[in-house]
Amino acid sequence: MSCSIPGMEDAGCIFLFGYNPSASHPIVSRRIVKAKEKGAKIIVADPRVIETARIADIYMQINNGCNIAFLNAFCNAIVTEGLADKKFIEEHTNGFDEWWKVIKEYTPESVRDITGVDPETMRRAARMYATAQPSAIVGWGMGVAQQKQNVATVHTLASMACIAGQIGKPNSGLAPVRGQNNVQGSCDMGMLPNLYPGYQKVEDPAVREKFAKAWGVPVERLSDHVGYRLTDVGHNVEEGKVHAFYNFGEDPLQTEPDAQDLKRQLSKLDLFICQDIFMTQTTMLADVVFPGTAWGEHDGVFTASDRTFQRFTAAVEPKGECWHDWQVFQELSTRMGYPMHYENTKEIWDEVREMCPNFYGATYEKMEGVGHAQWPIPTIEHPGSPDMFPGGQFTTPDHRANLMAHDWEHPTELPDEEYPLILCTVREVGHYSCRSMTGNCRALALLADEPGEIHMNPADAEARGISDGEIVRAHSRRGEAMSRAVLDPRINKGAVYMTYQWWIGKCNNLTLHSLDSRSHTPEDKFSACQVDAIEDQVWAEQHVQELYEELKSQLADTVDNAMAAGGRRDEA
Ligand SMILES: Nc1nc2c(c(=O)[nH]1)N[C@H]1C(S)=C(S)[C@@H](COP(=O)(O)OP(=O)(O)OC[C@H]3O[C@@H](n4cnc5c(=O)[nH]c(N)nc54)[C@H](O)[C@@H]3O)O[C@H]1N2
Ligand SMILES: Nc1nc2c(c(=O)[nH]1)N[C@H]1C(S)=C(S)[C@@H](COP(=O)(O)OP(=O)(O)OC[C@H]3O[C@@H](n4cnc5c(=O)[nH]c(N)nc54)[C@H](O)[C@@H]3O)O[C@H]1N2
Ligand SMILES: [Mo]
Repeated sequence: MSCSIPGMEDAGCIFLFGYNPSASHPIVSRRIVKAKEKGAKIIVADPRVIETARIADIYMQINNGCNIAFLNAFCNAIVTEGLADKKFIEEHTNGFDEWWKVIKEYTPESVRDITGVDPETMRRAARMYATAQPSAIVGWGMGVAQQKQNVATVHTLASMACIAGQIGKPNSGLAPVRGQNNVQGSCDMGMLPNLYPGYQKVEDPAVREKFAKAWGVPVERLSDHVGYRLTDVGHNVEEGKVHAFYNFGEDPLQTEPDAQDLKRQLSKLDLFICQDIFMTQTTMLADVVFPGTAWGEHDGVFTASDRTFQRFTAAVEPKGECWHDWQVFQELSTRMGYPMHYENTKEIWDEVREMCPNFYGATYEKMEGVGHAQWPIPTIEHPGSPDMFPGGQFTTPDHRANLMAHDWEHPTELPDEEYPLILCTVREVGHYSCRSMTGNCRALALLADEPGEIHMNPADAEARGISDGEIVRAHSRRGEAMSRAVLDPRINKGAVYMTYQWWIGKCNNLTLHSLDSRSHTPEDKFSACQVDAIEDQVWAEQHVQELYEELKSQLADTVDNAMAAGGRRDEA
């Protein structure tokens, strides 16, 4: 993020594009309500009438999968209305003429059928965004990220902020919100296949030299290759390129697309290790399970979406034979011939600070209690950076932003006669990602439980003879799931929405394994499906319960059998 989450309250305009904070991040949502109370204009573009649409000054119900067409036209409107910030463009950007060559073809009128948005409404929104004082923020989430053209869309959003001059000043710019409490942190710590901690590239010889020296190993020991992404593992197993997989804090058989196919692929691994705090469908397939400690049992540092480091401390002692994740890694490393001897997380953190210039000033002392530190924070004296790119100074070699434009491409799998509905997969308030945590909380399980819900427009339900609350069968070219229909006029016609946490109502049996070519992120927001009514609802209710009980006892049996077979747990 170029701004900070608290700072959102002081923006003049907040534009939400494919982000539903009231379900996904209630704290951010609250900031947006506060901003509105302080006079900010709110713009929402989302195919569903999300909660924030209700307080929006302008809400645009866009078609699923139209992002680049919409944003190109939005930028086109900014320029043709004479609202481009010529001074900012001249002083702080490169490539305007090339950029305009693409953008000029996209008028709000010419893409109306693709976006579904009335051209005058789009122009009004573009004026509101570009003229907002003192600043405007565009916030986006998975409505952008989980699309075929996701990186291209981010390029376009960043270029939009630049040409409108809505970046490089306090409380302005880009707010790509991250998912979990520490997605930002895992990127900060180099849990990406192309990066070391602190966004230092594995392909850069000077970077490898620096880390090799610090870790006391010959530089040849540090790979100069970009590794595989999670979404590449399955087919790489199939192709014989990957034989062993160490899966840490993920439940891919629940959360990756086309889950049945992935299960078939992962079953072919020679060695499959999982490290988790609960048994999941994925750990059930593993050869070795390392039980880690949960957030209440360990301490460390999280990074929030807005680059804020926060320390957290353990509340209770770990139970049984669980180890802290870092202790598991340390012991494994030591046994494999590279001894590691950290006493505590502070020692690890201090090494991170030494190796990452932008994090150096974020000491444990500064983060004591409710203290925090926001990177870039290059020195001990530095106060931290709520805002990035002050004065329009970017992190490129010439400190200028490179404007980028792309043509719109339609999503990979379009609806047709056989599968006429768009399947879009999203979040709900009560449960969290793979549901290993919230599903094991009795109170939350009481609020919502299997087989989950499939939200659809009443007209689409009526056309299929489906009533509210009935169990239905959803299916695609990949597979099927049973789920409970919820009829909701806030859902756009022609699309249905499922959340991805359910075992029986498992939308990832249906989703398509199609990846953005740059980020390798799956297109979870768009595939084709069909939904059928089920005649015998008594049978359907019973069948769902039977399937659920069966899966639960399979999980328990896996643990019991491993214990019985292995004697000591660490040998099992
Ligand atoms: N309760 C709860 N909170 C969570 C999570 C959870 O599982 N449960 N998960 C966490 C994680 S991992 C993440 S990443 C965040 C994600 O948080 P969000 O980004 O809010 O996630 P989604 O609900 O998946 O998608 C956001 C919006 O994109 C819209 N959308 C769909 N298609 C399109 C499109 O073509 N264009 C545009 N512009 N919008 C579209 C959807 O209608 C939806 O409202 O939430 C986090 N918070
Ligand atoms: N169809 C569809 N699929 C999606 C999405 C979608 O919108 N639609 N969203 C995608 C997104 S944005 C995300 S982020 C992923 C999330 O998918 P996952 O990362 O697979 O799911 P999580 O529930 O976030 O957590 C994964 C595991 O971490 C474990 N865990 C929690 N704390 C700890 C810990 O301290 N140590 C260890 N070792 N393990 C721990 C949990 O028990 C859980 O089993 O799902 C993706 N999948
Ligand atoms: Mo996420």
